[in-house]
Amino acid sequence: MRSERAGFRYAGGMVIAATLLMSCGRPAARIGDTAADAAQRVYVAPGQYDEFYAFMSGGFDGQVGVYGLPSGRLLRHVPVFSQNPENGWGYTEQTKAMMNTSFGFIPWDDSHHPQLSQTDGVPDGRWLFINGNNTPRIARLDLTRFETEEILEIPNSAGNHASPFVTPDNRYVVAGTRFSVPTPQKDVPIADYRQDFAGLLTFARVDSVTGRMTIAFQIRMPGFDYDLSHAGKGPSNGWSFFTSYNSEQASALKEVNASQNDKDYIAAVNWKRAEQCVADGKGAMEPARYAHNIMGEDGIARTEWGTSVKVILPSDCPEMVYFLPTPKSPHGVDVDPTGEYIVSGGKLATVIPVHSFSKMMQAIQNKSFSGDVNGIPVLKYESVLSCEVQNPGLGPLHNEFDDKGNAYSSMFISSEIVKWRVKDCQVLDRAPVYYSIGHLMVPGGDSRKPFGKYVIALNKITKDRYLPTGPELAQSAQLFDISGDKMKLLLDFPTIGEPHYAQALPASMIKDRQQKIYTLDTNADPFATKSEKNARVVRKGTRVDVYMTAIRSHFVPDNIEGLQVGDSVFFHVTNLEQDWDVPHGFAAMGATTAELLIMPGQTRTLVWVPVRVGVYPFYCTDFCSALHQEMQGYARVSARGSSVPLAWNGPSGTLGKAKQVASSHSGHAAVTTD
Ligand code: RUQ
Ligand code: CUA
Repeated sequence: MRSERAGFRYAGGMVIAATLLMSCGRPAARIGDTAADAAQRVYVAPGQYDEFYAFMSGGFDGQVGVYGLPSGRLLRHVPVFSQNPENGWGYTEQTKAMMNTSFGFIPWDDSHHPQLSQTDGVPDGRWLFINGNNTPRIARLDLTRFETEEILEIPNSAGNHASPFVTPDNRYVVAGTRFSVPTPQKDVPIADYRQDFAGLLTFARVDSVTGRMTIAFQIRMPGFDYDLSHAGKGPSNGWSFFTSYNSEQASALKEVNASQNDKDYIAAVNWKRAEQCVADGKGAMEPARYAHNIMGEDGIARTEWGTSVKVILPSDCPEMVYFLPTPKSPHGVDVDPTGEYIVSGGKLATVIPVHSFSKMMQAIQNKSFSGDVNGIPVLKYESVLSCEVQNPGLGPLHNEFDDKGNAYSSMFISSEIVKWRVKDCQVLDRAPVYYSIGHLMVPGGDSRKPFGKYVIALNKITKDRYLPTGPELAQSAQLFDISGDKMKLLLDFPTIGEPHYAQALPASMIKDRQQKIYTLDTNADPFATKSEKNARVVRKGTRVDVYMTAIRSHFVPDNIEGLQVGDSVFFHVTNLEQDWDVPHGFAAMGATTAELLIMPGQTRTLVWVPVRVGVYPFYCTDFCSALHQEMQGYARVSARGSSVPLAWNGPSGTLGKAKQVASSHSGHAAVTTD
């Protein structure tokens, strides 16, 4: 397998990608109608905007990448689960609490599946949810600020992969445990897996006004691996579907031992029924400690500690869960726009099974069961099947849909996208991808109204597609035009981290709703300094609070004396600007943390502990004006116990002596309320 690219040429200001693709043993990819045509379709002229925002998970980088489509331009890298030195996310005193978990401060996660909030089954542009896979968490981002507002830890879970997958109208986001574990945790032999390990499906309720999540209930399931999910919609609204593999309940050498059964299951969960059972007092409150981190109105993150969860067993609540047999070690599960078809991707299967929701309801009514697992009825495969896509390719993983009744499936092993008709499982087209596609995404392609137009392949292996960069090569996305009968490859573009799933919506839905500044007047940070004349330095013991302002192109104070080795110096920097896109940065020499990047009207705090006597500069890191280089100051550090008085200069520039204010400090270092 080999691909050659004849490079790029510039003609009359327009990029013409003269691209030639060849591959052994299969047809060359269609690239637009011609290379020039493809280039034109992804070309967004300087000064023009892209048509879609695309949100891609960062995978093992723990963040969200925001791209413009069709250009593939990276617009923003939004920090979520991982600390981000670029803007101090997770380093500043105001944001540290976002990383709190019951295991302590965790500055990283593995983020897989972004989900746009929905109204009536259609993306509404309010929030983006994304899962943390490693230490089970769900985050919520606000799409007027492109900032993470909330992170909810999921107790009893392990490997939060089947998550967050919103129900229509955002009633719930879900979290299915990929790794079954003892729940609650206890010290048991791993060999006792079958008796002591359980799966857990969590439903977190989303407040329709604030977006805040709360764990409503958890369903304790057989000890399978719950891999992915999607909610029902339209007629199937009220249900959520979860794939599972390892129905063998193997606990060792899973590669072999979890691949024995011919079929595993999709768990169909009737969450409306679960709600009813919970309301009827079924299930039990169990102790569980978990962190719930919320960014406050004052721009300060706080942790609330959860202490218990409602756990409900399928046996407590008949008719809540059914198993749909599904070949073989299924990965993705996707519901078509009509809500009637439930499509899986059996990694090891030779067909793509399409289940019918109405047949499922019929089968439930007729009790068309082939048995049960721990009392959960297993429906007969034939009685729920709509059709099977024959010979789709090798290694089907995920499916997305267009607005014309077609599905697009990713084939990991045979490296292709297969387009087929949902109602009769007829394959209509296939296009090679480079290489080993994981997820794929059509804008709105898992919603009730796909926006269509494009499908993006999110590939796992890049090999020869880009200039090599040492042992690790760029991760790759590929954009296809799906407006016609045949898919047409338009563009390759590199992505950050390892994107798994992605979501996209028309830019017009959110671009004019962007918050431009934080209003200085309403800044409620207790350490905000709203005018230069209030800038000051206050010592209390070894804690020194610097109330500092930043505006083009100076800090007040810009000189500070009387600091001592071993002090904890809290630089609270307020950006006084009230113009869009004028952040200031702040960095202090020898600080063992990241910089601050302070948005207009915002206050951010960095703690600096000087370790050596001397005079150390601090400066603005964001090139904010012609005199940005002059935007700096000095901090004089004396020996512990020195008699150099605490002093700083105000707006006039003269060094004034500090009043020793014996004020009390609430401090917002990882504020915690129990
Ligand atoms: S899952 S392809 Cu999270 Cu498929 Cu990544
Ligand atoms: Cu402020 Cu550079």
